[in-house]
Amino acid sequence: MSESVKRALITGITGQDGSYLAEHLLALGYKVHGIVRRVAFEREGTRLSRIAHLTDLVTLHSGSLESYASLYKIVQDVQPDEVYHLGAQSFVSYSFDDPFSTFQSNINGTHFLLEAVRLIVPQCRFYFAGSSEMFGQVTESPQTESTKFHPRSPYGISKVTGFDLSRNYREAYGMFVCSGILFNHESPRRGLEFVTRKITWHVAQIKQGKKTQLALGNLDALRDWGFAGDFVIAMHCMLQQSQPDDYVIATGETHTVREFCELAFSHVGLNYEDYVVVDPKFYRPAEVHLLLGDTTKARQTLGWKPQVAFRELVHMMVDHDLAALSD
Ligand code: NAP
Ligand code: F7E
Repeated sequence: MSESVKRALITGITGQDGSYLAEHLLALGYKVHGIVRRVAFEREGTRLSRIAHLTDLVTLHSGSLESYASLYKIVQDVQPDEVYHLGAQSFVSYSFDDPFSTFQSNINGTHFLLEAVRLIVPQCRFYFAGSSEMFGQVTESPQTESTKFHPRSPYGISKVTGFDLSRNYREAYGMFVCSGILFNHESPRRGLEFVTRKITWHVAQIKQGKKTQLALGNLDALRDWGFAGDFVIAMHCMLQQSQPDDYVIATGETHTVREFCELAFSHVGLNYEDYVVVDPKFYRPAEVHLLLGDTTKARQTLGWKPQVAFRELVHMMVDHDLAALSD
């Protein structure tokens, strides 16, 4: 292999973002390594489904964010030039059910990985997957890199701690560590538990006569929803700058869950009011009511901007789920 081929290591490569990022880095000529949990090798059909088309092109290593030893060994073996730390317990709702395991993987996992990188490849560039959930109960709108954090869930708290750890490794050890403060981003590869994919999957099922109802929680929550394929490009851009820094990545538009439903159902000629019911079991103990990102810094410094608009995203997801049903 040529000396100039860069090695990237991705945690969470089996997730939505990991799969798009792996595609993007392979297209740029990177040698891509990914960390997957051992169980993934036993259940390839389901656990590796998002990267099934890439398994011959990437090198997978089995490890866990709960195990410092496994992360240390993988970093030692790979000697990465860039680490993209995307692995996390990412479902906000579940973080209320099991905050302890969320903290274990999201806080300790981040700390373990930063420490292994510091000891083995301190010159390596490191991306941390921060989140708009860190803003939580927002103190201003739109939210920028300097908006105060007020997380409203164990997940949000874990990401604030990961963000602080990342900044501390940058300041204390001079490491090239960047955090993306990414607002919600979706795609046909989104997990079925998240509201957008739950809606589009049900729209397809209802259209085909396989379901009659969709039960949701808070229809009035406002989110700044973008396309995951656009957002992973920003992750890579951050690590190519001359200085490490943190960036808000968003679309600059916000829409309610209700609007998402309206658009998704009307795309197949249905009225969401005939099918959507509110079930309080989907309410959260503490809700994040409004998120809206200001991407001035990312636009000016990274030259990044989103390509896929809200309507296009909703249609892309509904069309994918309809096509998957007729396969
Ligand atoms: P995702 O689809 O839920 O993927 C999460 C990934 O983390 C999966 O590959 C999962 O592996 C892995 N993982 C979870 N726990 C692990 C553990 N203990 N050890 C090893 N791997 C583990 O999430 P995503 O939407 O791609 O998001 C990527 C990152 O961005 C996450 O850190 C998320 O918190 C953050 N983020 C996401 C958004 C968004 O809107 N998508 C916005 C802001 C920030 P398995 O397949 O084995 O479960
Ligand atoms: O909820 C409301 C829910 O679970 C969005 C993660 O990627 O983005 C994501 O977190 C909104 C919330 O995503 C249902 O109450 C209503 O207000 O799709 P979600 P999230 O919590 O915004 C951030 C940026 C991340 O970092 C996270 O990793 O929709 N909602 N009814 C519902 N949500 C769900 N899941 N299911 C419902 O039935």
